[in-house]
Amino acid sequence: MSYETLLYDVNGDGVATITFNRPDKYNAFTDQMILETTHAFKSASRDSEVRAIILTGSGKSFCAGQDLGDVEERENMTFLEHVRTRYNPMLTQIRTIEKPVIGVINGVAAGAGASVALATDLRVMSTKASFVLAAFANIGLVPDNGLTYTLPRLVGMSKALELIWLADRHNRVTAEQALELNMATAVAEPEALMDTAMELSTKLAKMPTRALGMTKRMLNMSWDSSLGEMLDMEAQLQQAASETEDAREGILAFLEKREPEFKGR
Ligand code: T3D
Repeated sequence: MSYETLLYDVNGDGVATITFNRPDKYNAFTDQMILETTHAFKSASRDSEVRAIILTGSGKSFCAGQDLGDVEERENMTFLEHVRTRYNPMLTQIRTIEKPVIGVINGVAAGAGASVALATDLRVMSTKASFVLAAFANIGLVPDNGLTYTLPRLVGMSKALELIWLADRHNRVTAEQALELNMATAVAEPEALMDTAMELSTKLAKMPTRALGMTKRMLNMSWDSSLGEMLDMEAQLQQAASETEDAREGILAFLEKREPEFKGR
């Protein structure tokens, strides 16, 4: 797959790596980068060879949010239209793709870049990386790309407000704080970052992909559902999972006292 603002690669273990690639602009989002990211996630979703996805940035930054130079040139589009037609489909694609998405936070993640990082399923963060959640308030805007949904669920309401109001470029959320606050799954030195993330992603790619995907769907639903609704959904998806090749292999492997070989089917 070839893009102008992204790198896209799938390795032999079924791990796709999507890399924001505008390093001179700290990987800030242009419309083209938003559309290409949406496309890359759709391709990864359709490709049965892909069983886990890494999202990262090239150079010093993960992503600095909206490219502020681009905003001036958007004469014919309101912010409402822009967020609805550009950002929201990308964010929905990342949150609903039924494969594990691992954010590899290599450097600063600001504004919409922080929102997208926090929309990934698990995050491995460089000791040199940080979140700038007050990037929106710094320029008089409000958080978008699902930050008002994900952040309070990760850190609690009051902490979310504190971070969105006060964690600015001089007062960033460090990797150590992110780990404590449940915003990062693991932290690694920059030299070990990709190896740590690839080890985690390869482990996930070897697991029963369809069961992992259905689990993600249920956990997404659980935030807005009753216990009764979730019990019913669990019953239905347990039936669907039981009909996969991987479930048959998993049960057989247990009975034969060997490691299962899941194929993602
Ligand atoms: O519909 C809509 O569009 C609404 C959607 C809004 C979503 C949003 O994301 S709003 C928030 C937008 N993002 C920001 O406001 C962040 C602005 N950037 C910063 O605060 C800082 O640059 C960082 C905290 C990210 C990094 O600080 P620092 O000191 O490490 O680096 P720097 O020197 O400020 O930036 C390095 C370069 O990247 C610099 O370019 P230069 O001078 O070397 O040529 C800087 O201009 C560029 N850059 C960083 N962020 C952006 C950017 N260029 C364009 N847009 C950016 N967002």
